[in-house]
Amino acid sequence: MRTIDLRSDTVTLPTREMLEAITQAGLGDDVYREDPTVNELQELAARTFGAEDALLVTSGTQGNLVAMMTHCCRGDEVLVESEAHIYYYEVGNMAAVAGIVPRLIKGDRGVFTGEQVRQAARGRDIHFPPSRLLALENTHNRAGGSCWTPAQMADAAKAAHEMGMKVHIDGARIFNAAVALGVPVSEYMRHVDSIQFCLSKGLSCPAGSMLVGSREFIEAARKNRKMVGGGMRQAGVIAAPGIVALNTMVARLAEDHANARRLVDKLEVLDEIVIDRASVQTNIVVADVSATGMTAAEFKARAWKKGLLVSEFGPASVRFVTHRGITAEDIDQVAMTVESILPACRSGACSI
Ligand code: TLP
Repeated sequence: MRTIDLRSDTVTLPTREMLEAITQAGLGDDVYREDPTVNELQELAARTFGAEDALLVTSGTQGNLVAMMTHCCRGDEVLVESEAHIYYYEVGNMAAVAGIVPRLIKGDRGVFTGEQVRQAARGRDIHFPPSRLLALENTHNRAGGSCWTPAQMADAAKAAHEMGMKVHIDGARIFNAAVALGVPVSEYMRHVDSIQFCLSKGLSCPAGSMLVGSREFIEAARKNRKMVGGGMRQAGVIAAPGIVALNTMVARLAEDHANARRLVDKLEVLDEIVIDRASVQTNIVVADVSATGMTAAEFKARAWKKGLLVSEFGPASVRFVTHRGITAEDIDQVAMTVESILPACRSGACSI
């Protein structure tokens, strides 16, 4: 039985070209800024986003934390969507490490308006923490990989800037948004102060994320990265696959999106599986399985037994993520596996 792993696009393995690039990479001590491969990746990332500068960080979580530490002081407030990864999945680091408090905005499939930003931002009052930063997520993970358009982002960012805030994008999967909407990532950068994007998700690198922004922002972020233990030495071994990724792995994300749509087409015919089709814009499919009579944990356990790895995404929902290495035939197999889990449930014999 072949295992099909749709838990996350983080499970992607590096390509042969990436592994070869690692063996060829020029190396040096990056804390002294002497790693030529890291420098090349940072220049490439900055150019790709139309930003002044970029910085290699160890992970998306570190990139977001360093961005928040750089934009904010202790006691400041970050406006963030109510199910944003920064708030939901990053171990409360904004509070625990950076002394920042979140203020939540409820989005529609992860997206909210400039007007909502205006309403959420605090005025000047001795009682309030200063609203210092607006953090957006594109694509929005818990909303099912939905995208912000550049126009939606411009609207929210304009409101934040008018209220004296900076704007950061958690763009772990921003290339998925750019490919889905057919826009360059520089269209997002234009409106905001910093972006974090991950090399280690759909782009298939073994590790690493990048922060992009102004020269001044990146200079300060470099120091904060050091503070949280992210100053690496011969980090060219991480940067080399990143260069391959930015040069060759972006356009193929469209394949993952097509496979996600294929999965929805196949699962939608099953009455027990409920999917918000409009949210499936990239490589993530979130399905409500309550009508199967199973909890998400039970559904996951039954799927895993049959070689289909999915993640639990709430008490009643599971997440499927498509990525490089998953083919259209795999998707057909996934649909068959899901269907095979259901009949036992229909007859009430739902044991795992
Ligand atoms: N997301 C992971 C898990 O943490 C849930 C996944 O499998 O999707 N921002 C967003 C939007 C993310 O989805 C993730 C990872 C991160 C940041 C953090 O990146 P890493 O894992 O590199 O720290």
